[in-house]
Amino acid sequence: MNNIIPKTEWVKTRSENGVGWIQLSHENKLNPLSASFILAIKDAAEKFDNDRSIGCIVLIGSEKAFAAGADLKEMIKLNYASVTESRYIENGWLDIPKIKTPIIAGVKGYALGGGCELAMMCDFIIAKDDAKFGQPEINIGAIPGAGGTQRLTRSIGKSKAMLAVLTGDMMSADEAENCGLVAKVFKGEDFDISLKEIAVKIANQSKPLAKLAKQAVNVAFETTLEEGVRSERSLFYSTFALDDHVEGMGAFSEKRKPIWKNK
Ligand code: CO8
Repeated sequence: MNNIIPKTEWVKTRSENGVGWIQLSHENKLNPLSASFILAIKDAAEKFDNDRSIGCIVLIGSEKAFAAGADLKEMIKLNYASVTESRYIENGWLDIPKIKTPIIAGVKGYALGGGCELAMMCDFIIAKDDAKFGQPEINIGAIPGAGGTQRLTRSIGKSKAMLAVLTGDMMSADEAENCGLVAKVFKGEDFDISLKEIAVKIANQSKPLAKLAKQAVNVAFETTLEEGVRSERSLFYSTFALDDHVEGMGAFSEKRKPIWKNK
């Protein structure tokens, strides 16, 4: 799939107050995820990740859907040989979890299949109360393939993940919040306001500290508790080498807000 051309016209970006917004804007408001779409999303995320003025990235979809899964009109044409040769769920997909800047998924409407998997690749999910999450692949002759069985299980536990993956049933925003898939749910217009507030708050933290904190939490998904605590301690020690550590400690003792130098 190295000759795939990213569909940049389906990805709208803007930056404001240190936040890089990436909107999935396929002409089909359900945002079906094709190989060229995911490459464009990955390119936009990497661009913000390399922009020193950006401290938080937010991935959003349409009013109707974050993304309703793989583009089934593309997927129906594929076979075993073509998915393996083209590395169907590798190019682009594998790069998104490598983004170092904190990245939030802001979900309105459907986040299904690859859409739910894409949201779970972000650091956390903020949902509007109309959001619906699910891994319905079993209903269309497949199983989750972009990390759904792994990230969902780590996020909500085996029992609830099995229920979702084996029935293909959707989960409401409230259910998703109750089981920990979603960090917070906001109603109606509060969603846009609160998502922006959270993103700006993160963007205004010390950028190197936020990246270290993200790295430390992510280790929990990859290793044992002992190794994870060791890694955290080493990252904690490394914060003492930052000017922002000195600034944070100084600001506390002087009873003022820190002015981050981002180094
Ligand atoms: N891909 C392509 N087109 C889609 C998709 C999709 N995933 N979902 C809907 N559409 C199309 C419909 O065919 C329809 O097109 P048309 O108007 O030409 O008939 C249009 O979008 C509107 O759809 P509906 O009329 O069905 O809209 P509803 O509001 O009634 O229903 C649903 C919305 C519930 C989201 C419904 O469309 C649905 O169930 N869609 C399929 C969801 C699904 O099964 N997702 C999982 C796909 S498999 C997967 O994600 C594997 C991930 C692997 C990684 C990805 C690699 C790229």
